[in-house]
Amino acid sequence: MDQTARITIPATGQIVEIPTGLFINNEFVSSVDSQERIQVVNPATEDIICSVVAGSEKDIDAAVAAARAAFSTTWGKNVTGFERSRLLNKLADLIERDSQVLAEIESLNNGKPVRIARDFDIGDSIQCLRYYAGWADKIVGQTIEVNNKTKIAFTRHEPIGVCGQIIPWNYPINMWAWKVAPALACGCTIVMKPSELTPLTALVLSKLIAEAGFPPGVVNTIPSLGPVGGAALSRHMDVDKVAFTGSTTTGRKIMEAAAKSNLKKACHTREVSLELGGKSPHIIFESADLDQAANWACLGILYNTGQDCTAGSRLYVQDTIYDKFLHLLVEKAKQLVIGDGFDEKSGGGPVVSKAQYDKVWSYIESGKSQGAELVLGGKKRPGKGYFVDPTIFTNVTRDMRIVQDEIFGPVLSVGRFKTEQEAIALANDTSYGLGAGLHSADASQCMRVSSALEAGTVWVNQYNILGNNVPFGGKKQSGIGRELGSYALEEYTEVKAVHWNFGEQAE
Ligand code: TXE
Repeated sequence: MDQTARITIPATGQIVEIPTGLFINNEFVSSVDSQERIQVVNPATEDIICSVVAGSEKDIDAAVAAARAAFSTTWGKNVTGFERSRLLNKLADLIERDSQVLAEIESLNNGKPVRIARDFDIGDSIQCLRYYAGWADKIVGQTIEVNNKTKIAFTRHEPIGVCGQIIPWNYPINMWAWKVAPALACGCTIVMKPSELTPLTALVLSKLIAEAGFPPGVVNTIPSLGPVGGAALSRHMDVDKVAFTGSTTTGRKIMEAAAKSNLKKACHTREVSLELGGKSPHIIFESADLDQAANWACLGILYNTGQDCTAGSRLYVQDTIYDKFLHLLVEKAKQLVIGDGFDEKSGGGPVVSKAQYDKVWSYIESGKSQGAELVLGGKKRPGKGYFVDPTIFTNVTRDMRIVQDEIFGPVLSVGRFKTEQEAIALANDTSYGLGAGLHSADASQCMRVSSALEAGTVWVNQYNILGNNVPFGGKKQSGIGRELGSYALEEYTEVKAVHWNFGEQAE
């Protein structure tokens, strides 16, 4: 069967061919045993874009076998760090060449504005690949002096092997790059399972993997439902590591499956790296530049329509500036245009799916019924598309669902505090620990509060800004392990210690 869909890009009318099969050994193929397809929907119009093959457990087996073969032969045995670096750079160049069309496909499938997909998601992904291309030939161990001149010990940082990578739908290309780049730099092979909601760009990127010249089997892509392909990868006996970004609930299932199968090196849980949810606090102290802080607060909750694991969804404002700040915040939030990603005026798109739309609305309704005060948004739009306008609640209390749960939409709850101690206590009053932000002109306060906040990333006088060379990950129930920076290399390598005797005689 032809594994290609021809789709029309709305703004330009251009017809684009998208692969719709499973990508195994550098070829797009049908499922070995399933006729199931995944319908891929445009969240701005609710129209079906196309359908892709839904991979089965047997397809995961085939992809893992391909990844194992590549790891044991071409990639694992013969390809040097220099060559891995060259290939990663080549891939980055191809993505740069195709960035406009990739952005259009990303927008069509995820809903985000084309401009943002191109300039931020894809721009950052290209940089991520180049950053890890730089590391590929610099992964070194240590030489360690032991007891005398007849012995030496050294360490090798070896690739873990076959990695299952399960990614979500909020940043489909970005999450792909964050997972693929360090794994390939370290010499691992991959079975990638993109989200069933947004599989299209992962399939287009797979085509570029082949074009770049990666040997067959190094990267394999299986679009599949989470409980089918994702679960099969997590419990697979021949997968050495699972990396996952998604909900805490699914993260728990993956940990459990990893522990119950081949332990996926559960003796050091790093081998299951999880980047999970958040309910990140954002604190505005009275000395802050309020105009700037309001800009960052808007970006913190509204960027990507709030579908961001570090979304600053709990804002705490000092009593003395509360009214002034709230006014500024509401005025700025009103200016964001949420619309079709192909409309140049749109600063944000729809949420990704009907399920996500219903979830966000159930939270907005719960905020109203639990007694929070709605100061912006909270009204459904007529017509098609999963659009949710910026929504701000005040007068919130800690027992409210909108304060406790990750909503993953443009819904902000604003609370107030009197003292620094109170702000810290409120901020840390969550089972999550991914991101946190604070705004203050007092450097000592910035230092004190940033060390007291229980989060893997703390932003001071800014929010939601990441760097490919800076580690990212969560404390508490927001995850295990770190992505990005040199820290991610530890997630994809295993240390072997070699003790070498070149003289001592055993008695
Ligand atoms: O996530 P899932 P969903 C949060 C956010 C959102 C909620 C639900 O709050 O509203 O999660 O979204 C795969 N074994 N985040 O249901 O299920 C699935 O196919 C293995 C936060 O979409 O976690 C997809 O590829 N894999 C987040 C991936 O897991 C399974 C980003 C994520 O889907 C599986 C996304 C299983 N049993 C949602 N079940 C973030 N941290 O950025 C599903 N999957």
